[in-house]
Amino acid sequence: MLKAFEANYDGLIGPTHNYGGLSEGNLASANNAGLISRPKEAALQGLAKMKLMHDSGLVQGVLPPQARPDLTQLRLMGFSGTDEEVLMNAWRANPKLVRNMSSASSMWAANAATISPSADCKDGRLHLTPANLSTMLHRSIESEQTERALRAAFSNEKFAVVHEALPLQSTYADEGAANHVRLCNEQGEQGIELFVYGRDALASESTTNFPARQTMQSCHIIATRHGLSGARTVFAKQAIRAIDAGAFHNDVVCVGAKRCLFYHEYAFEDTRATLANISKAAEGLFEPQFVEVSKDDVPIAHAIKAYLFNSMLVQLPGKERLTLIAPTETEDNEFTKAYCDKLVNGNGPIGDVMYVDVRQSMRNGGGPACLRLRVVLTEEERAAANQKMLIDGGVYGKLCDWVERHYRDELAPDDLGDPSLMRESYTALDELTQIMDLGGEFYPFQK
Ligand code: SUG
Repeated sequence: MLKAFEANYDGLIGPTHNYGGLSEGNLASANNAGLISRPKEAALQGLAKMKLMHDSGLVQGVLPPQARPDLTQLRLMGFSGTDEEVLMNAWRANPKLVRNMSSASSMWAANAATISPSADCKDGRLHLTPANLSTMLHRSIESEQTERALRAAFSNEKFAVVHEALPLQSTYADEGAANHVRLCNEQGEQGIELFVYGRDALASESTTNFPARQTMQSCHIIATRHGLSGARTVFAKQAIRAIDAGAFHNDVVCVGAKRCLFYHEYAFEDTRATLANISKAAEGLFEPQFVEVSKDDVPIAHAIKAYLFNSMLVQLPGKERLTLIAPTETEDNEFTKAYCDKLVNGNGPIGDVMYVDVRQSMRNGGGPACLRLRVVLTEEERAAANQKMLIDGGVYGKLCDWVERHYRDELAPDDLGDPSLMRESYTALDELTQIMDLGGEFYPFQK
């Protein structure tokens, strides 16, 4: 067994961060639509979380923001002329469309891809499938740039396989690692992978009121492509009542790390079968630790509002038990705070809770766990990865300085129609390609 560790790649929050109210079924996005956003503060909050993880002894990576507004899409829709003319004409014709094409939503890196570590894959390489995010218009335009970013991070094919996203059709709706959990004894050992889906696209079944964004079909295809062992893979259906309560991804009601699965009693359609399948898949590898939170301790509405489960669950060096990196909203809520105190005072697998301020992202329904994509790497794989996409002292300082120089303090909803915001954003991203060593012509506007 090769020694491996879990790196977190966070999405760097882009200059057009705003509250567009674009995600049906995501209560925070709907409730905060039209608020004035603070892009500079948002990006610095994200970077501060990355720095905290790095300083706590974890390997921390960063994924670049995408080019927004997406002029390639607007041109496809028939708007023409100079970049400025395309934006202004589109804004005059259909501001809602421009809002969709301007979202900074790629910041939620948990939705960037599904990743299986080399220890789980038949060919012994790291496998990455960018998510097509086909359910929401503003997110369905992410996968191409995501694929490019993953290729920039993991370019050595000896170690990593970056697949194409699944076809952009609702049968294959896929939202990436937000619906995927890996459990293991040690990161470098064979683990088990849990895929959670909201619907079976080929069956007639009772449907949710809010969109179910992940299909069983896409889970199966990804497990097959990655070359996972059938015996070590579990597929589980997310509870309809969780989706309808606002858990648009499984990671709003469940998080797992190492041997521990931490989840709300309402997370799965059939909890008993899910747990039994996980235990069976882990047979001979490790004994899973299930930490179930009851509705009496934390009512589902509070779990979703305070984002208790959208925490990162990490093994910090020197700590015996796992640490939950929770949003400050969890500390502000009496149910979730009481539950976290209980965890710390108990003797279960989760022994510490740290609260981080990512409020700008949280107002769009993105907690600490949404902002990061987990990538288990061996030392060799890490050495082969793009070093400028890892947060060490140097890169962190450069990124903070870059944000300070280029980002606006505030963005009102109608600022998205402003061509100077587009120019500022592109200028910033153009410079970023050098800081992060992303190669020439990384963004479409650089071609
Ligand atoms: O897809 N919000 C994102 C939040 C994603 C959270 N990710 C995870 N749970 N892993 C979404 O709904 C809102 C954008 C807006 O309304 O402007 C948004 O896209």
